[in-house]
Parts: sequence; C-alpha cells; structure tokens
Amino acid sequence: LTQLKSAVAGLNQISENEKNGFINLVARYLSGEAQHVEWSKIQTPTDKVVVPYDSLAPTPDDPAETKKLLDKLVVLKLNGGLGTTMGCTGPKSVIEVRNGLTFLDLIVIQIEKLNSKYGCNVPLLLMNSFNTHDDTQKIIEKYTNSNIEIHTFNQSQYPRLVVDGFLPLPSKGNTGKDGWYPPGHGDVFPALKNSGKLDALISQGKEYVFVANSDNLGAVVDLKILHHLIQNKNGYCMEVTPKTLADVKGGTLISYEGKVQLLEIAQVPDEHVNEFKSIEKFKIFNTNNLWVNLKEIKRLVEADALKMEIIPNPKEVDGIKVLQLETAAGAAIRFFDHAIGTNVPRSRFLPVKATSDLLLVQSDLYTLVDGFVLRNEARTNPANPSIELGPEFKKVGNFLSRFKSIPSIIELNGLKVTGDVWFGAGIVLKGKVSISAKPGVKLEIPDGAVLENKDINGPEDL
Ligand code: UPG
Repeated sequence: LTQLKSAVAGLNQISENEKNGFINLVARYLSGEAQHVEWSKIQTPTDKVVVPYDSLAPTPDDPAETKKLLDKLVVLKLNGGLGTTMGCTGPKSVIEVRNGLTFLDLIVIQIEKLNSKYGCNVPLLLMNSFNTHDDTQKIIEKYTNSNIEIHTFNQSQYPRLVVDGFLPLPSKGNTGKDGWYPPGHGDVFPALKNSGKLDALISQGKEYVFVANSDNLGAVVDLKILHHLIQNKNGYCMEVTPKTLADVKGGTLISYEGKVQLLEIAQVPDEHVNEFKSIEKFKIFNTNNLWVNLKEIKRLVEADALKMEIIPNPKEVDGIKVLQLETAAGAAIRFFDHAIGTNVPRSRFLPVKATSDLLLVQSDLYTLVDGFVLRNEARTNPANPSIELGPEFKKVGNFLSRFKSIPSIIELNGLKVTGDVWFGAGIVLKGKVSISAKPGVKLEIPDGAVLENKDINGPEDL
C-alpha cells in the first residue's frame, strides 16, 4: 500500500479527493472486509420495510401542496456509463430511443412537463464520468432555453490497477483513457459532495434526490413515493419490483441483523447461487430507482460512513490484466436512517440495455406521450415478449438498418433471430416466432408478412 500511495501521489491528472478516495477503497479491499453474508441470518423483509406501492398514502389533491412537495426534489440521472454494449462509443444516454428522441431528450421533456404543470422548479442533475462529460456537455447546450435547470458534475476518475504488482496502470506508462475508470455509481454520494452540488442544493431548500439509471425509461418522478418519504422522514428508499426469470441476476432486498440491506449476486456464497437466482425465495429486485435525503447524504459522506461492498471488476487492457474496484449506489441503503424499499409496478422499470430492448420500446407495444413511454393497453399479457437477436443486430446502427419498420409485436410471446435476416415494412409477429438464416444466406422477410407461431429457416417457409 505504501508503494501504491507514492505512485498515486504522482498522478497529477486527478484531484486530492480522488487520490484519497481511491487509496481508501484499495485499503478496504486489501483488508479483506467481509463481503459475504451469513446465509442463515437472511430474513425476508416485512411490508413495513418493503412497503407495497399501493399502500402508500394518496398524494394531496391541492396542486399548491404538490408544488411544495416537488420544490423539495431534484432528479439525478446516472450518466457515467458508455453505450458500448449497444455498439456506441459515446454516452449511452444519447442513443435515439423513439421518434428521434434520445434518453436525454425524453428525460428533459418529462421534467419540463412536470415543471410547467405544477409551476415548480425540479432541477435535473447529470452525473457524468470523464468518459461521458464532453459529449454530454455538447448535447445539453440545446436545452439552454428549456424551463429546467440542468446541472452536471463529474464522478471520480480512478486509475486501473495492474493485477501483477498492484500499481496504477497510468504510472506504468499507459497515459491514455484506458488507464482510468469511473468507480461505479456508488460514487454518486461522495461525488455530489465533492462537486459542491450537495451543499448548493441543500441551501436552495432541496430535501430529496431521485437517482435513477439514465437508460431506465420507466424512472419518472412519482409523487406518491416523494410524499410518503417526506411524511415518514425516510432517509432512503429503493424501488424494487417483482423478479421474473429475466432478472435473476439483479440485487435483492433482505432484512439482515435488523437492517434492510441489498444482497448482490457477488456476495452470495457459491452453494447458494441457485437459491439466489430462483424467483421463489427472493421475489423482488432492485430497479436502481433510489430516493435519498440530501442532508443524510451530507452527514454520512462527511463522517466517511458509506462503506459499500466493493465489487472487483477484472479487465484486460492491451494484454495486461487489470482490476477496477467499484461500488453500487443501492448498497448504501443499510447506512441510512429509516431506510425502506417500496415494491413498485413493473412499468417503473423499463431499461434499454441491448438492441432487443430497443425493439420493444420502438414497437407498437409502447406509445410516447409527453416524453413518457407508456405500454399499449391492447396487450393483454402482462409480460413483455422475450426477444433474442443475433450478433448481426447488436450494434444500434446495424439493428436499425435491418428493419424497414419495426414489426407489430402486440401479440408476440417470443422472437428468436439468427443469421443474416432483414425485415420489410409492416410485418406482424404473433405467438412464438423463430427466424434463422442459413450460414452465408441472406433471408428477407417481405413487407406485410404476418408470422404466427412459425419456425422459418429459409424463403420456402414464408
Ligand atoms: N454508471 C455511472 N457510473 C459508473 C457506472 C455506471 O454513472 O461508474 C451509470 C450508468 O451510466 C447507468 C447506471 O449507472 O445509467 C447503471 O449502470 P449499469 O451498469 O447499467 O447497471 P448495474 O450497475 O449493472 O446495475 C444497477 C444496480 C442493480 C440493479 C440494476 C437495474 O446496481 O442492483 O438491479 O442497476 O438495472
């Protein structure tokens, strides 16, 4: 650690706060702080701890009261991540989701509508990383004349650690961006404080921050939750939602030693992983929609009390094995006073992680109203269709070029596409459809085709 400290001291690209934060994180990691939980102590949280959304008190009818509530709120979107899984080089939030509007556009429209409806001033904060700062800054210029305040701040920039010798990659001569990483969204709390934004917001009379992943289209301001938290003085609230087989890797909320706590798959002993993934024992998972009291954040950050579990993330840069240590914002729940979860409807979790999700939100399964992505009531099945697209569809650009128009999927249950497949306009998919092009053969689905419970392996099957 002494060697590491002196190497880090010489990194003049980062601030003293960042150097200290990094050294503390590595020291905690090396001390081998317990990451695993004692399985027998895990308890299912009661309805008092994970409050069903429907049992939250109704919001006040008086719009003036609503304005007062909203004036205590600030919305923060986690915007430090890149869109690499979807084949984009810049921030994920600039991907066009629907009608030519990006995640960021939709977020801004939603808050604009809220502010004009209630005459309130809910500001938008974007937490960027060194990876997303420049691009985001350029893009938000177009909102200068909107009726919302947009603030940005950067999260920390930490050096990647070379596994062999445990020294920072940048001090080994790697001077490019690859030498660094943003240490996970758990960094949001110290980053808010270090940027000066936390104190500024508190002095403006703001009380709560609503934190959400920028790619979750369902993460819109919810008055009922805000009202409940203010009434009950809850320091922290995590929105969870019933787990389906598609979410088995997500973190879950448990009661542990008298506290509510997030349990992530990384903390689960090997012999219990299957139990963790089952949807019988752990029925809910974290949407990462988090509501947090600003003064509580200040108190805990200043006391250096937010010691979230460290998630080691091994990577390789130019053939060198490196490690990045990260933390997650949801894991902070156990440090806050009167922390609760609330079990919300699935509509509050509509993430776009891959082009298969993009297919869902661009289709007739959803409509766009005032920046809100709403599910089409014509679909009777509460579950969304499962979509599996081959590697040819992985990048957003390739995905878009392969559809003349997005098919109608209201009555679809499952779609699997493999190989060089191209979709015409006005196609309707129903039931279970599998389309597979033979290697080296281009398979075109003609305009207007209606495919119901079909297995298509070539033009002869159409
Ligand atoms: N992000 C940052 N900084 C970072 C890392 C991520 O701002 O250093 C942002 C990222 O841009 C995205 C959000 O944080 O908007 C979430 O990151 P992502 O990698 O997409 O999600 P995970 O961290 O894998 O999972 C989070 C929670 C998990 C929850 C899941 C719901 O940790 O418990 O189930 O979100 O999607």
